[in-house]
Amino acid sequence: MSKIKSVYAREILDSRGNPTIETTIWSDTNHGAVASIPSGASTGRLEAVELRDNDPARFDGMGVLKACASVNQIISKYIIGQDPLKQNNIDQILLNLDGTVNKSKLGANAILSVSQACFELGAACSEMPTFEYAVQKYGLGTPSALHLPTPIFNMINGGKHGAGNLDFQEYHCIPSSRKKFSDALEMGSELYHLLKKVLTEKKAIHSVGDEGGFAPNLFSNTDAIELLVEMIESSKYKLNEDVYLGLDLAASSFYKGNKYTISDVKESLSGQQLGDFLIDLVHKYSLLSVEDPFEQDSWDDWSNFTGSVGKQLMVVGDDLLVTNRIRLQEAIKKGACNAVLIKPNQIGTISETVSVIKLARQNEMSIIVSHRSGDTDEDFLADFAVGIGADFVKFGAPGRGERVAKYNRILFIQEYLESLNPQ
Ligand code: 2PG
Ligand code: MG
Repeated sequence: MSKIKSVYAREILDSRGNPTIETTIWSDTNHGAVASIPSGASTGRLEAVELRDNDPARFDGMGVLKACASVNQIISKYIIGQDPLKQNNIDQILLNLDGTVNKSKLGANAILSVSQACFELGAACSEMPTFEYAVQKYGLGTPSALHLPTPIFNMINGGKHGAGNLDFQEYHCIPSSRKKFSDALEMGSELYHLLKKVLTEKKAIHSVGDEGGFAPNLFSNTDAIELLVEMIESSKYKLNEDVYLGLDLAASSFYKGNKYTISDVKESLSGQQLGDFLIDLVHKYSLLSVEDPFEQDSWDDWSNFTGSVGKQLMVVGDDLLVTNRIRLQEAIKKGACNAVLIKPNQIGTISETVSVIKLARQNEMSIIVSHRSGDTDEDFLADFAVGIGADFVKFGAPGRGERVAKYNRILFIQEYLESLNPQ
């Protein structure tokens, strides 16, 4: 049995240039693992708390020295000496030490950095790639080179990630699940470059947003969808055969006073009216997925929408569910969505994340493992997604280092699996 020998957290920068935590763990067998933690911009109200210093003298208050101190001064004492293979035990120690419902005492960023690093250390001590370790540990998937998660590429960034004039947060191109991962990635890259060309021709700004997708100056959300349609039609790929469209509205971000304000229509919309507007889009463009179509507590609107179109597409709960088992149970009871976005830092430990995935699977929901808009070059999520048998991964555009680090890792896993079973 290996034992944890040292735990050390430090402050680094994420892709937005904000501080985040990175924790390094060593075992007495001289195996090591490092985990850095991402950060959201459109966060759900019930997400576990990301501990920030709030010291205006450093990084405009965004420093994470308090979270580092949680690890270095408190958590490390209890984790040193533990077996890194006993993930549930480690996560239980972390939960007990924090003792709050939302991890506000030690910080979910501090807690997850240790939980995730322990998981990676467990894999290293078992001399396995992290994805294989997850397969063996949880029995949730049997990956093969031909059955890896399908990438959801975020091509246009609006909302809190964009230039300010598009209300919907993300406009996705989703390759057909029949495609091999490497072919899907090739398609994503080709479409991404074609989109830049189309935007340049239209003299719409083609700078990129937080997740690497373009952040153009268009008039309406429907214009952005039309642009993707036009771009795909000018490519060698067929819309709704080779590639599909999807959206993440992150609707809580344009919800005020019980109404949704979007640039496509003059009057602000009620939940029912936004639902009707979206149902038209679903039919017109045969959308494959719609994430966070309503704000996070409008259960009835969610249930009505899923009741109407849930057989045709994925209705994805992100801010609605915040990777939280209690919220997921509620959503299942109410028929509020049929797909779950999995972000480990919304809940704060690997074991709790896996328990949400198991519940979703038992209820035949689709599983999408997702990055955050502020991320690092960490590729853990790629292994995790493959290892728990995710249907999809949402890692942003096929551009920018912190996004492609994760896509490239799945590419590596595909090649590794192929090498084990040469044709
Ligand atoms: C989302 C995420 C990731 P953020 O809403 O799905 O794309 O954004 O990390 O800002 O919450
Ligand atoms: Mg989202």
